[in-house]
Amino acid sequence: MSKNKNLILALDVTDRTRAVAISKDVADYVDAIKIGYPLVLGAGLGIINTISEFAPVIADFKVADIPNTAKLICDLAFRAGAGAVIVHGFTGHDSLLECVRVGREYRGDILVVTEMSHPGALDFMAPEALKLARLAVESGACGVVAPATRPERVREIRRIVGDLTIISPGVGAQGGSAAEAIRAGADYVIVGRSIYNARNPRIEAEKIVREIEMCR
Ligand code: O7M
Repeated sequence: MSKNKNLILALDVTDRTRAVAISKDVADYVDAIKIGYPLVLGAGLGIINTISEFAPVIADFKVADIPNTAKLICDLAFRAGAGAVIVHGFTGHDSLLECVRVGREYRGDILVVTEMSHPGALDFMAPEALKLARLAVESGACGVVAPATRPERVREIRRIVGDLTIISPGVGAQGGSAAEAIRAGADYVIVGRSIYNARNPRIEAEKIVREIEMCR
């Protein structure tokens, strides 16, 4: 994934035709497209390969299981054409190490969730987020997910992860600002609804890219 636009589209639509149309439309303005359960359950695993014609695909399966099951999920995602897989870290070092091992086999990236962007993340995740970031570093993961809704947390997580990649969701529909997240240390912002629900997704994506360019 080349850091060009600093923008990742979260393609949380469930219909294959719509997913392809949006991807084609915004491809010039995104560095990657994140696909999760909504689209894969709606359109099948083959959608990863289809969308990868437009941009590198990040499979957001938030893998959270024992090492063997985590391995099977990562293996299927990479084999389907994903360039990266998102996993949880709270399952502990052995599960995470197994994901990183599979990632290396495919020359793919493993990205670890630290603190999520929604208010409920403060219940259980926030107190452990810095530990999760540390575990991501120790396990050899390529990067972490940190909340654009709390730029101060992105800043703290950046201090821990050094030069690992930080991808940051929560911009737009969840109230976060792309410029603030990037200024706080995110490499990429992840944006879903503000783009795919816009009357013109391409113009919306371009607007976010310009906002990021202006803040640097
Ligand atoms: O811009 P939105 O709010 O429509 O979409 C945000 C996307 O980012 C959506 O796919 C969420 O599942 C995802 N996300 C969060 O919103 N918050 C998080 O803390 C983590 C993620 C995520 O991508 O995790 C890997």
